[in-house]
Amino acid sequence: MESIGKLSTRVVEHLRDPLVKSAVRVKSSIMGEAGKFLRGKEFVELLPTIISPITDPLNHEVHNAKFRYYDQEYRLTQSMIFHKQLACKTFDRIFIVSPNVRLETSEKALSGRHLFEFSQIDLEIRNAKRDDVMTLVEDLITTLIVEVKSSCKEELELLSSNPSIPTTPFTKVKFMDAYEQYGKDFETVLSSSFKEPFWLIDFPIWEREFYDLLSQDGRTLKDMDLILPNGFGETLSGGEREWEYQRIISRMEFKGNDPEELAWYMEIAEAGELVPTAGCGIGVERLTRYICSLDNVARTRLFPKVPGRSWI
Ligand code: ASN
Repeated sequence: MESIGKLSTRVVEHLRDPLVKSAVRVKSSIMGEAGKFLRGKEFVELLPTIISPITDPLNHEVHNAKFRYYDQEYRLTQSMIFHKQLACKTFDRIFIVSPNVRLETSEKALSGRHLFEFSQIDLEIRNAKRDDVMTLVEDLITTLIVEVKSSCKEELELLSSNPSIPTTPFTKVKFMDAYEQYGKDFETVLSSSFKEPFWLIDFPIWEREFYDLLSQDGRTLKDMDLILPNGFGETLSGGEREWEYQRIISRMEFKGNDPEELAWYMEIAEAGELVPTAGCGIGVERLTRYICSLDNVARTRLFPKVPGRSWI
C-alpha cells in the first residue's frame, strides 16, 4: 500500500497539471453540449441510479461491488441498461450522465482506457431501431467536436490537439468480416489504421450480453460499438434490446446468467411489461481523451480511479 504522504503528493500534482485542467474543461463543454443537443431532440434527462439490487452482468469479468442494507443486497451499477429500458415505459426518449463502477481486474491498469469509476452519456429510445441510434450519435459526435473546437480553443491548443470533424455517415464494419481479415486483435488494428470514427456492427451472439437483440439469422446481434480512430479504441456500445420474456430467458441460459440475480427485472419481463427500445452509452472519459489527444483517460478527471491504484 502506498503511504498517505505519497498519495497526497500525487493528487496535488495531478490537480495542478495544466493538461488535466484543460481536459476537464473540454469534458465540461462536451457534457454541456451533449445535454443541449439531446434536450433539443426531446430527450428527458434522468438522474442516475447508482445503487440497485440488479445491474448489468457485463460481458467481461469484474470484481463485485455490493453491500447489504436491511435485508436487501445492493450492487453499484455497472451500467444503467435495465433502468434505461424501464424508463422508456414513462418517456419515449431519455438520457442520463450515468456514473458506473466496474471493479476491473488488474490487467486493465495500464491500458490508458480504463477507470473503475467512469461515466457514460447513456441514452435510450422507445420503439427505435439501431439505425436511428447510429444516425443520432453521428450527428451528436460531429456537433460536439464542432462546438468544442470553437468553445475550447485555448484548451485544445495547450493540449496540442486538433480533432478533425468526422465525415458522416460513419463507415460500418461487420464484426465477423473484421475478425476473419485481421484476427482476434482486429479492433486494435482497425482503430490504429482508421482516420475517422467507425461502427463495428453485428457482434456474434457469444460476444455480448443477453440483452442485445438477436437478429433473425439467430447468430448475430442488432448492436454496435463506436470505435475511435488513431488507436483510441472503443467509446460506445449499444443496440436494440431484447424485451420478450421467453427470448430473454433463452439468451440468459445461453450466456449462463442467473435469472435470480435480476429477480425483479425478470418479474417485470414475465408480466409482459418491457417495451422495445434501442440505445447506447458513450464513454465520456474516452471521448474526451480522444478530443484532447491524451495518453490516458486518467487525465480527463480530477479524481481518476485507475484500476490497481489508490486515489482519494
Ligand atoms: N450503456 C451500454 C448500452 O447502452 C451498456 C454497457 O455499458 N454495458 O448498451
